[in-house]
Amino acid sequence: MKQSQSLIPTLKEVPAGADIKSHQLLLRAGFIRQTASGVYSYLPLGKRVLRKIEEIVREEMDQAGANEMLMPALQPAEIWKETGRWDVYGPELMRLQDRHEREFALGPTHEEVITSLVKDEVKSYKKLPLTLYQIQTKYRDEQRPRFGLLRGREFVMKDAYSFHETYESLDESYQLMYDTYSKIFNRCGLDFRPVIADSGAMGGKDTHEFMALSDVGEDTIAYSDTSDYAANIEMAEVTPNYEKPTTSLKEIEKVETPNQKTMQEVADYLEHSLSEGLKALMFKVDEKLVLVVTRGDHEVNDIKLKNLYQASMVELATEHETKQLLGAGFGSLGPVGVSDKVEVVADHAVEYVMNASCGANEDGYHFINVNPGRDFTVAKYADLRFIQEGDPSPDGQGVVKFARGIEIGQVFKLGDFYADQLGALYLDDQGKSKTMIMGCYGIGVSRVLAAIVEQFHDENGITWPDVIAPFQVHLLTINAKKEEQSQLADKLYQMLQTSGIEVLYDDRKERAGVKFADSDLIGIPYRITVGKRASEGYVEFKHRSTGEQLEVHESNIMETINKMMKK
Ligand code: 9G3
Repeated sequence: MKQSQSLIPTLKEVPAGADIKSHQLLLRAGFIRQTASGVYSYLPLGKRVLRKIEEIVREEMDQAGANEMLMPALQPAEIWKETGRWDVYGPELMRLQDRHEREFALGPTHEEVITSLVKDEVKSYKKLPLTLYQIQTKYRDEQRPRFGLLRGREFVMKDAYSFHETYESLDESYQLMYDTYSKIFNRCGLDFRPVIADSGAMGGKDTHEFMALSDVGEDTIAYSDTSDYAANIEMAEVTPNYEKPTTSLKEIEKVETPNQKTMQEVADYLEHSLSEGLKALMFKVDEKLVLVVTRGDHEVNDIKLKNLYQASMVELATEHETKQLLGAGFGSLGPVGVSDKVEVVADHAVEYVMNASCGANEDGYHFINVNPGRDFTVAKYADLRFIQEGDPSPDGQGVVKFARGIEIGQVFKLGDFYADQLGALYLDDQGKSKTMIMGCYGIGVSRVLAAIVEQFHDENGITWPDVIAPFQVHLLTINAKKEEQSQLADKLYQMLQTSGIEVLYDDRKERAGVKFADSDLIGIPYRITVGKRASEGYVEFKHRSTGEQLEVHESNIMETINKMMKK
């Protein structure tokens, strides 16, 4: 491609509102442009990269025996009403009406569509297992689109769905997809970790997320410093290996703690450490009010609370609800004397605290020397806290450290929910009608593009991995007005293309400095500069990511390229 005939609008300045490197660089290097909040156009360079990522996904999915298809973005509301999800999702589900006022959703995902299709087309066990996938645009009306392609309202996803007779068969596909994802992300050059995750609204039991490590990632990963254990922090279990202190029980006492609001303030005022205080928070678990008690230095993990009650909704009670029920505001809550009004559950660590302080359920007062069992009853002890750095790794090997990650893929064991709701039945080998079992598997293709930029850039711009770059070679002249330079460059352009090399030719009548700056920004792996020594047939060859540079005679160009690309 000749840049004088293309559209690569590079920017000198960082555009306002672009807060992370991938968003800034994709805009400045002319790969994407925002069309609306969270909605982007892929300019020629962006589209070329997107296609290369899709090609890697396609190759590996086909290799795994999945069948590519394409489903519509326009989804009839009826099937979403059949699964009940039409009312489960709020404004995030983009809805519209057609000219006959029939309701549609713009597809955020395709469980309903694919299960309805398979229900109509697959009736026999002989057709199972079956895996279908698509690479297609998804729509989710995010409340706060941000970070460019990382959290858009329209994005490209590869979504796959597998259909099975048995859970064993599902387990096989799940493992196959898990391994396929590892191949895909390795080929993309990404530094990623599969992590144990929470299946959230999707139900089902197992699910893993694939996280590209990045400081701008929205998710926190808890991983072992010695084994390959890694989990989304929401899911990482805490091993309760606490010791019961040996001190004797002291008499409980009510003390004044005027204007001490936070746990730290109370601990300082009462002259003890955070871990010798008890924190009590009131949650609404579905419609039930629950008082959750943790050690003062721990945080309640609301996902674990939700899973403990198998609830569909968990949220903090309001200060008003809390005052009404327990007579005090957030800073003075405690478990003493409340079990007749509200269910009290506690994290395992609470069982091993002695002579602790806690709110007296009276503003400005706390109890000291509080002991579980003697002074308050706990309906249930459970793992209810977020794991912390330094905690023992749940697999018993090493200790936990934190990293931030960008979720680029997720694999789910769905079970029979969708097949059951939509009536996807098949006749088994005994002629008996059975409900299909499903798995689903997603890759955020446009998110992968941004994650790669987050992991591959330097102070001058993007440094694309060879297999993903929009082109392999960036060819430019120092001074296009010099005949000998333009002639040699034109000749090399033809020769490289004839040899099957993807070349971006900067043939613009721009100053060399502008061309070099744009070339560093765009980040094509190999650069050939035709300059002063053109008349002798010598050009400069440079590797973008390593900065390695050498003078090469035009007769050795192909050999040099082949050698460099093999590395
Ligand atoms: C919705 C809206 C947003 C959603 C969903 C439904 C996420 C929804 C979960 C999944 C699960 C898997 C197949 C590919 C891999 C992920 N956000 N999810 O179901 F209506 Cl508005 O999409 N689907």
